[in-house]
Amino acid sequence: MTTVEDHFDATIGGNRRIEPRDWMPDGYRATVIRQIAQHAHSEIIGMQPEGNWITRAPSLRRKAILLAKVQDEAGHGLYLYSAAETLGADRADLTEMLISGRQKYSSIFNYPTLSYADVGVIGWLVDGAAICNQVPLCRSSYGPYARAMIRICKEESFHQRQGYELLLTMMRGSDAQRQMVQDATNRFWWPSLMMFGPPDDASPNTARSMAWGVKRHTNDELRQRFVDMTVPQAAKLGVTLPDPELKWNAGRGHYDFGSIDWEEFAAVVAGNGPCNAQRVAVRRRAHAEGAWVREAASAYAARQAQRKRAA
Ligand code: FAQ
Repeated sequence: MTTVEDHFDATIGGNRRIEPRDWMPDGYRATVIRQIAQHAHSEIIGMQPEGNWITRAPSLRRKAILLAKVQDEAGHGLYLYSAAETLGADRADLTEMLISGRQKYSSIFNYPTLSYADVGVIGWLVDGAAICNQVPLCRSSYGPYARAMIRICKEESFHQRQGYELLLTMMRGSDAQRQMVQDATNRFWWPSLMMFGPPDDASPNTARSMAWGVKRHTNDELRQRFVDMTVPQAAKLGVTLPDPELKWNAGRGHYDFGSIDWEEFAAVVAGNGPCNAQRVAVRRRAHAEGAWVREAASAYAARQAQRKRAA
């Protein structure tokens, strides 16, 4: 007799999708909720560093572009919270876990944005790293997550290009503008490499997530892919990546790169990065200020349901 476990294993083994009503092991459900929730939180907190520059954009065109990008990130958060809800997670609980510090969000968003060049570098490097990490997630084994990722990746790809185009424009400008781009690159390069997570031999979740098809590549594989993709882009832009050990290795067919400061990564993930407290405080305040909207929406929905029943 085929059991639900057999069906689950055959679905994973056959590279097909697990859907919300399918039986799944508790560990699979918990893993997928954890990854999707952290991802959703990252998109929502990720609105803050760039949102910081909306009121000071250098032109109306740049302001419109940046507004649209930041709004897209909010949309990504919403698709992802909806995907987590299909597994029985409650959105209010997830938000509570974010603002109480019990769930994580990406380390990268705990660094400050000091000039408008940071907007370009976030598009180029942070969205670039996100694309590297997320394109394979379009083949993740959990159906609603994989489908949300298709839409998200299309938008992230546009974000990456707008960042690169902004930087190309600045590099054609004054010496001061070129210096701003170089400075932003220096500050964001290493934190972008940390986005991929701890090295494989220190990643507690990778092996199981890969066996279940939740992740399709290891953290180190994706980090290497990102470095290989980005080095030629930096050369074309005319900036120097801040790593003296970055060198093409013909034997490996990849770029070698220097050691990542894993102590800094651990400190940022533990809540002690330059902006952690500020990011969470802003999110907490926004949530409190939105309470009346949630109450009004719930009251309206309850009233509509009451009218429907009465009709
Ligand atoms: N920051 O065993 P692993 C974006 C945690 S979205 C903080 O390797 P896993 C769009 C990890 O959660 C960026 N924490 O874990 C945008 C785990 O904690 P736990 C977000 C990190 O899950 C652009 C522990 O360390 N993207 O950028 C980080 O197998 C511009 C052990 O790690 C995603 O979330 C980190 N960097 O692999 C928005 C993509 N790395 O739960 C605005 C989906 C690891 O055991 C502007 N997520 N941790 O306590 C993933 O692919 C995976 O979850 C990884 C981590 C690769 C992040």
